[in-house]
Amino acid sequence: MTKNRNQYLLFIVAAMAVLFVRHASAQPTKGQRYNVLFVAIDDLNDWVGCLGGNAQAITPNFDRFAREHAMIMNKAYCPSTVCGPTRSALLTGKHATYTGVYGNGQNLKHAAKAKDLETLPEYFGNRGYYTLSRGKIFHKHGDPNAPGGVDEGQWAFHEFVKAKGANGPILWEEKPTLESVKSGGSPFTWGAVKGPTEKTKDYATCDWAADQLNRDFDGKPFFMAVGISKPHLSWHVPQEFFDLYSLDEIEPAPFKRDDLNDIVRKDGKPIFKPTGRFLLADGNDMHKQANRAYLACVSYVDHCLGVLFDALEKSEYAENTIVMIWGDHGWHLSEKLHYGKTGLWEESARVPLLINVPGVTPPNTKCNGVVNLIDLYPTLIDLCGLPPNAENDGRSFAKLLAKPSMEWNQPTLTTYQYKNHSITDGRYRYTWYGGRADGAEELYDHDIDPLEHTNLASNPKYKEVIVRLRKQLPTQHEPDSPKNPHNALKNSKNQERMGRQ
Ligand SMILES: [Ca+2]
Ligand SMILES: [Ca+2]
Repeated sequence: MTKNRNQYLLFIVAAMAVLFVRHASAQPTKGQRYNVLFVAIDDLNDWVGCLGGNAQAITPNFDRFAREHAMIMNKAYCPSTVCGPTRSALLTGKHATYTGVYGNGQNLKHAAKAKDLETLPEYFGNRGYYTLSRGKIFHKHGDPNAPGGVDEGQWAFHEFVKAKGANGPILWEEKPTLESVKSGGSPFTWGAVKGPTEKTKDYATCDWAADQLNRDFDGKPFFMAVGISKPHLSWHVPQEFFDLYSLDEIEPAPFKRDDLNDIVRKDGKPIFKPTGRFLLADGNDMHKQANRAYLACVSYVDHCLGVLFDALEKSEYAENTIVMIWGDHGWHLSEKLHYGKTGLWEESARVPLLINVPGVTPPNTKCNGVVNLIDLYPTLIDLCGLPPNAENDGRSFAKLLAKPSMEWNQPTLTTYQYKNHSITDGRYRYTWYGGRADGAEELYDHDIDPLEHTNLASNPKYKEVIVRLRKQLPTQHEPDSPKNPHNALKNSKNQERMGRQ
């Protein structure tokens, strides 16, 4: 009896100790918790040396960061393949199928099921972290009540600095044109600007972030979000980055001219055709020029990030700061006869993701565990010892970061617009066009077809795989949330404010 009673008392003491530690840690101070450096890169695919997507890419800073500090998540995917909804899902922790934020025209602040969710930076900010940001983290939306008439998520941070910089005059420019072909979306154009590089927007952003690493944050750990705007179109960067690549030696990305013919509706008609941008590059024989311009932008981003990496290394925060570098979705450069995003293929869905958690992630490692940007929210709060958020759709992969070869893979979801979904388990990619094409399907086996050339959806040999992955499709489909009424800004001044130039 006494033994039992002692055990009971011991249990009570232990439980109180756990509660006390949890309570005490609700207000972290510097040194007790990791800081977070959260870097978003707009429209970057895997054309980075250490990511292996294009052997021509010149990215010494990324490569050194990976070699010395970071783990590369080799199978990281986005929740949606265009800026607004992928960022909305990452930052709210909820898929578009729940919030109804499926497109760039929809602001999460106007979506009934998203507007009151505690976003990732707010979650940190409300639990003892000092939060600050510069550059694009949230997608931008017109809002007459926001500073400068644009809602770019200023409300989510304690300190928000608007990104600015100057490209200087354009030195030369190329813009492929063809009669009767419209490129649509952001201008499909590229060229060199006078700079200097040190005055351009992304350099100024990284320089600002580097400066912040010299300051103190009222004794609190920090969550610093840094948004890089290139390689988003248009591809204008200083000449020094074009000079890294000789046009004659550029090997353009491979593509298969009949690749789209096996993606068909039930009546056998193809769902897709070559995009306007593809026709412009192809019709003008400018694949090399376009590939080179994208690579020049990637090297420019690498150069800017080098400033930040160096500053972090030299700062007092080098050993206690988690670094997460992510691209918001992939980008095609002619694959599937497509220049751009918005597809549900691997080139659109796979994203760069480099992570350093000091003392946890082994550097110079590639991890093949399947993860999704929607998992970043639960992972970061897990790593930083904050309580789990029951609203999070994703799952923390903190364990995987410590043990990159562990059994991990579960199918993960990428959505583009209402009722179109793609699911990958690390080997197969299964896609269902419930909204766009009456339930048309694709299946690719990456073990034998990494470029997704052969659609296996009608091959009876793969019936079981399709049945298994089909079960993973979302069952909830929230209708489209309302379009932001202030997005229809037509004049060039407004377009510039919205960051579309
Ligand atoms: Ca983007
Ligand atoms: Ca094909």
